[in-house]
Amino acid sequence: MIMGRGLVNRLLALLAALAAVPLPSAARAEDGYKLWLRYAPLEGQAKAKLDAFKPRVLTTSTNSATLAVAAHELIAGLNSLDGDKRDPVGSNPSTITLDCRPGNGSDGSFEVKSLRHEIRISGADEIGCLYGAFALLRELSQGHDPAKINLAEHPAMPLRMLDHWDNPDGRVERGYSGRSIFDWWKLPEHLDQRLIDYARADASIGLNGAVVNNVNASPLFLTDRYIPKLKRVADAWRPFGIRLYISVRFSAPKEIGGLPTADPLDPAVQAWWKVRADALYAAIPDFGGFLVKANSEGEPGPQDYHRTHAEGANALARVIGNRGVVIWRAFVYSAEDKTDRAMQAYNEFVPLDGMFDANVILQVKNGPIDFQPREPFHPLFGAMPHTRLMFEGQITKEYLGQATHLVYLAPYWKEALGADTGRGGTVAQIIAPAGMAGVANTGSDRDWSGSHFNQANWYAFGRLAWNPGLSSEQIAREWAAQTFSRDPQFLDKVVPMMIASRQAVVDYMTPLGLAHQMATGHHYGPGPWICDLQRPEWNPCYYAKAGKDGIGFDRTAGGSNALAQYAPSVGAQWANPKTMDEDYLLWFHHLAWSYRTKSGRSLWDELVHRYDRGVAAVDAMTQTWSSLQPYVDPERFADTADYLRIQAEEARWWRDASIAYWQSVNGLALPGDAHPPAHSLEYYKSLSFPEAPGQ
Ligand code: GCW
Repeated sequence: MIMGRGLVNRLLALLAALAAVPLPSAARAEDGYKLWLRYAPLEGQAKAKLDAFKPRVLTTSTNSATLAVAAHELIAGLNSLDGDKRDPVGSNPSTITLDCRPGNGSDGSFEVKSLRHEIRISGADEIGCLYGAFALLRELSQGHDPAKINLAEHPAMPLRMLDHWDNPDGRVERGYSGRSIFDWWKLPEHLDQRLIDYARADASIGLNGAVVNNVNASPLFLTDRYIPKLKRVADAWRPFGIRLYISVRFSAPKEIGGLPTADPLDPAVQAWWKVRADALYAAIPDFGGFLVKANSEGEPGPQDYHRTHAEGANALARVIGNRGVVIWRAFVYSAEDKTDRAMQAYNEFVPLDGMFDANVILQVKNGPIDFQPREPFHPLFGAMPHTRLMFEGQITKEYLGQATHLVYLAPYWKEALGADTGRGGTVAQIIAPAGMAGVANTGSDRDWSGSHFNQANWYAFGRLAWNPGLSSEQIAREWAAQTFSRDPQFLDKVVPMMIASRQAVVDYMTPLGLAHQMATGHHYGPGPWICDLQRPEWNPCYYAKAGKDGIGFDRTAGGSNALAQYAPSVGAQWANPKTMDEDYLLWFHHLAWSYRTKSGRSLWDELVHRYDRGVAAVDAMTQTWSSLQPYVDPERFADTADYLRIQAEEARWWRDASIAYWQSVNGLALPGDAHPPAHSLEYYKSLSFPEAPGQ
């Protein structure tokens, strides 16, 4: 190989930079650790095409840690895809060029173009080249022809984040994949390799920020002791384009600052926050900012001092200034407020529109209650035109079967993102100036996410934050091809199985617009009978309102009138039970058991039909999976088969327990062909799970 001196120098500089950068861990067995970044060897035509191209030289126009990461990824990825250990560099004159400048000014946009003997990856900044490198490897991993790559992409929104509900002691609230990936005890001296591999995985799908601690926040993260810990993580993540954020506890000025108050308008309180922010920025110049859960579920907040959310958020935003953002959560509902829980966030926040500082972002859950298997989109989207709103989704499946149930969430998020708010665009358009945050499902389990298929939800969240226009099918297909097998026979079966999994969980848990029927506390199994907890909205019975007369929550003008919080054009689509999409029926209407649904069945018969449909869908998933054994390695095949067995049993548990309870309320016989529940209602009520994870 003949190379010019300039090129040799550049390569040497690149290798030097490479040595200084922490790199992902080496290949391991198929235990899921490698996520979608396996780069399994290509075969047949795809391998021949890669061989024909296989680049001899990788050049880069500059020397930076990020480009070193990109170059390493390309070299390792290409060698792995090539699978030919004897000849790690090819014999062709082709090059891959990384053409990017260092700098933070840009957004990660990139182009990847196949030219004669060259694939050129370019971007306005170095992160563009990193994203371009991952995009190229994604294409090649799917077996696409290297000679035909032609990509030009830019992110749909600036903030693409994961929120970790991880506590300093390593426990993860609503975490179902082991302990936290953050070991604050050993930091800053020891940084676990997993934190590098995590940043790499995030970067591969375009995520660019992470909040490292629970929104039910410990004040510890604001202490001096934590600054070197946070700095070590932020430094490690920087080459991957991941900015670090922390959740802050609003009362911290009292708890660790020794002040008598945390009133956001008190000058001493403001000065305290300023010192904390400055200390963080001195250590971490690109620190992202604060995430705040205030006056929600017992957390402290500005209302403790008769100040508004805007006054609280702005006090923090001013100490951050133009260095970062304050992300303020809209997830509020209060013990005193007796209105429909689904309406409380809108009632509290809409009057504050226009009062938040420019660097405040309001983070709104996809739906108005709480990450239920199905909710209509949150009415705040579109209702605050003078406030930047961000989308919060939950990747960890708190209410959707947690670790074991196979539920692919892209169709779920797309349902909300694609909804027309009737007030200036779809939800995806409304959030475009801000971004999306997903409550992470990462943990220290070998497979990171509690199950192999849960990895698809991490992947899909990143891909949708990058481009909400991608279809659920495309995301599933590219994920499954990279994670398991690129064989079209495998993909043609696994993708529809993943797509169907979302409606399945809705059907066996909370069909026809029901919500929050999970037992209080662990939120895992059914508890529709629970009605004795102090706060009404902590009881499943609050949401179903089942009685002899019927079932469902009346949110029409005759009931809570939550419908009026939507734009009239949108409200109208759900106002009439006869014409609306019945997937949302009982979210908005309280109807007699004998009500005639669109199928011609009575509401009761339709409900039972949908539970049965959910159970059958899980059985079909089980069958599909067993037919896919030839395409999947034994370890991951068996893990998934075990979990599907659990899901099949628990779908029946959900169906039977729910039906047994509804029958105790309505006294109705089951439709002719339906099986009676396997056990008595008393049996289902007697089950308890004190050891359930994540609480
Ligand atoms: O989904 C609910 C969870 C709480 C969580 C809360 C929130 C972090 O049950 O565990 O607290 O929402 O989003 O703040």
